[in-house]
Amino acid sequence: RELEKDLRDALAQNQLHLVYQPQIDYRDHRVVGVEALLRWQHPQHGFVAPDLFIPLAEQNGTIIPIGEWILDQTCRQLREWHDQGFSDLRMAINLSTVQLHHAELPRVVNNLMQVYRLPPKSLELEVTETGLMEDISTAAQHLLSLRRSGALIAIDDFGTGYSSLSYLKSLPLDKIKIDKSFVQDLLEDEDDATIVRAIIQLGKSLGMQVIAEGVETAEQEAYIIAQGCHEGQGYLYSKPLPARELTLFLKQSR
Ligand code: G
Ligand code: G
Ligand code: MN
Ligand code: NA
Repeated sequence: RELEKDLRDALAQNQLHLVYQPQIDYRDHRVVGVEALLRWQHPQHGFVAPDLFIPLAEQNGTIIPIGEWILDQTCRQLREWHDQGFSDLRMAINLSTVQLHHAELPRVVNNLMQVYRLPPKSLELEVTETGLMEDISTAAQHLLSLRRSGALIAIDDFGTGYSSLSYLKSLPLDKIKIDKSFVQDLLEDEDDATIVRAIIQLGKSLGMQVIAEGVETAEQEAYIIAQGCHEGQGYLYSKPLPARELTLFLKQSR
């Protein structure tokens, strides 16, 4: 409806910006990466949640230019952080289903990696199970091509989508992101704890990295570390921050 129309102008009118949430490596508790998250400041309605407007952008096709803008912004920002001495930092970027299946995606990513001279494995592209399943053969082709360019691939919101697990062995996947819905009630809900343990075991057995999302308390952190989870992300460490604040966070945690 009206929001959908406004979305077409949002990019041109500078209403979109990105925030970045740190990801912690549990071997040394340092920041190894950040996830870029999109924000829309609407001139009348104020902040509009991405859960609401990303589906609209997918419907009207604006997700393609918006997605390319996100890729450019994040690659440029990562170059800047690398130049400031955070040269091992990784950037995680959410790909919408429409973007994942767009024919230009592999070329766009490859080009940006060259333009911004980003080292292999410094970009991590997050896809969802549902996104993969929509057209598994195109997805597989694109993921292989992205991998050849040096990008890493992560499965976002793992455990919440409709999928079969067989894709885990047929696709080039580097990481599983345990959905925050399982992490949040880990200590109160034995079923959630079981699922979290199972996902960590599954990932490790397949040689994949495992990151927990939505880590909010030290108790949750202790549990997933004890289970062998590699990385964590959540309010315990930081909420998503504008680039300038994230730079300060990086300097403080160096
Ligand atoms: O904080 P949070 O409200 O940012 O994000 C909610 C959801 O919106 C995320 O789980 C993700 O699926 C989606 N999202 C956030 N940023 C982006 C983005 O840059 N691109 C895409 N495709 N989805 C995003
Ligand atoms: O792309 P994805 O669905 O993974 O996006 C992560 C979402 O989780 C974003 O909306 C982000 O703002 C949110 N988030 C990040 N850390 C926490 C946390 O510790 N608790 C909760 N409830 N949400 C979080
Ligand atoms: Mn994500
Ligand atoms: Na998620």
